[in-house]
Amino acid sequence: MRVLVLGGDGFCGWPTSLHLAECGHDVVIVDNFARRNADVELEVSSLTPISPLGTRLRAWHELGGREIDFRRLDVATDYEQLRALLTELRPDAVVHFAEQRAAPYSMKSSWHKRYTVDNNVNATHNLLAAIVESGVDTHVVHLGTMGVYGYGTAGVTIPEGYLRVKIAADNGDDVEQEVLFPPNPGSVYHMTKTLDQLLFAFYAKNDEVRVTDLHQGIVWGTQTLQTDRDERLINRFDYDGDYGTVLNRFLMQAAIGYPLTVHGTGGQTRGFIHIRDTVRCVQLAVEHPPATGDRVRIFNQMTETHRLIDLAELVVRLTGAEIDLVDNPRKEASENDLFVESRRLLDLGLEPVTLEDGLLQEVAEIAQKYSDRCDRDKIPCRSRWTVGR
Ligand code: NAD
Ligand code: USQ
Repeated sequence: MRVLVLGGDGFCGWPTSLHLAECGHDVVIVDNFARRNADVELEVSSLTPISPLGTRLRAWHELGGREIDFRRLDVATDYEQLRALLTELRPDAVVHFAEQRAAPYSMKSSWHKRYTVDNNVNATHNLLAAIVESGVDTHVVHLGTMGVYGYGTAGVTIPEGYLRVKIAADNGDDVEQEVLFPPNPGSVYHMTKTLDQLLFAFYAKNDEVRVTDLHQGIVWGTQTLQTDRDERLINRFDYDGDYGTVLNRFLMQAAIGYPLTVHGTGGQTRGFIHIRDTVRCVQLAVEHPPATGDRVRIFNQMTETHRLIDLAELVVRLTGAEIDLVDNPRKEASENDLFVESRRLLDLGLEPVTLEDGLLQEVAEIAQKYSDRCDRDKIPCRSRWTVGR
């Protein structure tokens, strides 16, 4: 298949592009390097030494990988180029990673809030409008988030996107409907993903655009089989207070002897998935497209749930690190249960990598190996959810 990967230079997009190429697909990456520019803005670097995209692509080719093409464009602003690219390539699938994805970054200031909304909503809408205008029959595979559901659903197993509800009709009867699970975002970033959901629902209904929305949990780990082959292919590892996600941060903190920054009591429960499963899930979604006219297909893309304090204690047991219960900079429930339906990717053949598989150790080794590249000053999360906290 021919696959366009929007955001193919990022943490999930780069290993996915390599994996899809290895599976025999013709891959074209689109990126505007917004993520690399955010590193410049925040004066921070990936813990792992990532190469420029040109070097990455040359190395992949040199090692015998199937050629991957690259086009530099901004999906949120360069509408005409995007439409022309779709017309030129007529891809079977477009994998859409091209959004600002950090919740703390999206809450730093009104500029960051507005940038995140402008970038994410326009990127998604431009893609959908360009598909319709170009008349290309392609399947959009979007990386959404478990965070669209929120974390206040104790006693309810979160379904894969849709909720069956009964509504009291005017005549006293009950009307049954399936609706999108009520959105309950916890940051401006997460809010943009709930807006994406409405854009997809409208274009699926009105124009029969085929869409799979992957509601992904927090991705952990660094390397995949492909990125591990040569240091020039290494994947990024974010550890800073804006882009670093919780488990990878804990692993890096343990590697440099920095107390693990558990927000609040650590009673928050979240869904997790290893980066090796991310790339496999995207492949499964691409290779099993929905039919024309189907409603948006939603998969919950996470393989296990953990309470943060349990994760921190696991890292403590493995490494002897200490825990620091820091004031929570976010506005979020201090404790929550989380039960999630996530059968559909397993039914397509996913065999999950779990924390128990010893991969925690592998990540600790990456964190250890590159620990001298860490700037300790960049570890605290300084972005506050509400002014004056
Ligand atoms: P990332 O920031 O590393 O990658 C995103 C890529 O998209 C970057 O290379 C960036 O330069 C590019 N990009 C952003 N805006 C663009 C635009 N307007 N035009 C062209 N390129 C643009 O993020 P990631 O961790 O790889 O996440 C990818 C997607 O997966 C995001 O949409 C994110 O919401 C979702 N997701 C990520 C995680 C996670 O834990 N990393 C979890 C769930 C969902
Ligand atoms: N947290 C800590 N200590 C830290 C960092 C975070 O306790 O040092 C806590 C946060 O307060 C939060 C939880 O860990 O309760 C998760 O935070 P995170 O930064 O790991 O993840 P999040 O902000 O939710 O965002 C990440 C990705 C985002 C994706 C989301 C999936 O950056 O792109 O959408 O995970 S999910 O969480 O399922 O919504």
